[in-house]
Amino acid sequence: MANEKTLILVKPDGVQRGIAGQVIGRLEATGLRISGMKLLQISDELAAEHYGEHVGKPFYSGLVAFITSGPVVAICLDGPGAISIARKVMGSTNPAEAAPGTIRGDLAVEIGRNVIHGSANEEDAAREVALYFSEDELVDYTRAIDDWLIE
Ligand code: DAT
Ligand code: MG
Repeated sequence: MANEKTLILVKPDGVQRGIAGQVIGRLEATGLRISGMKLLQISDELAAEHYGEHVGKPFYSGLVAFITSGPVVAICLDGPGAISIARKVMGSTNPAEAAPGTIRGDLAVEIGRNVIHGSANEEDAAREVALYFSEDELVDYTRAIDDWLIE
């Protein structure tokens, strides 16, 4: 599969609940590589850029209020099929519909407090990774285990 980068956020609910480590651990366990990671407070401006596609929807103002309500952990993951693999591990947007074994299925109950963001497609991923990380904040490195993960 093509090597991809994807942008993950552990949302403010995940940080406040003390489950950021669990969320990151589930993603790490796939074998995808962490190539960038930081804690930050999202500004209104960054939230508006990030969630531009949702402007005008009834949940938009609540979504921006929530995502700016406390710090998030931003992570750039990369590897073969990183975008869809991360989405699969996250589960459906609404935790009530997310499968057991997924982050949202196991660790959340409501759509407005669904713990994690992950880029939806290649175009979003490129845009979102660049929103949160400068080039020099992303590290390209080899892991000793790479040959056991990637053919
Ligand atoms: P996802 O986060 O799975 O990519 P999305 O891009 O459709 O989902 O929506 C972004 C976030 O907005 C989502 O994680 C939670 C919130 N959201 C989406 N639909 C909603 C709805 N119908 N009511 C309340 N919040 C919603
Ligand atoms: Mg989305």
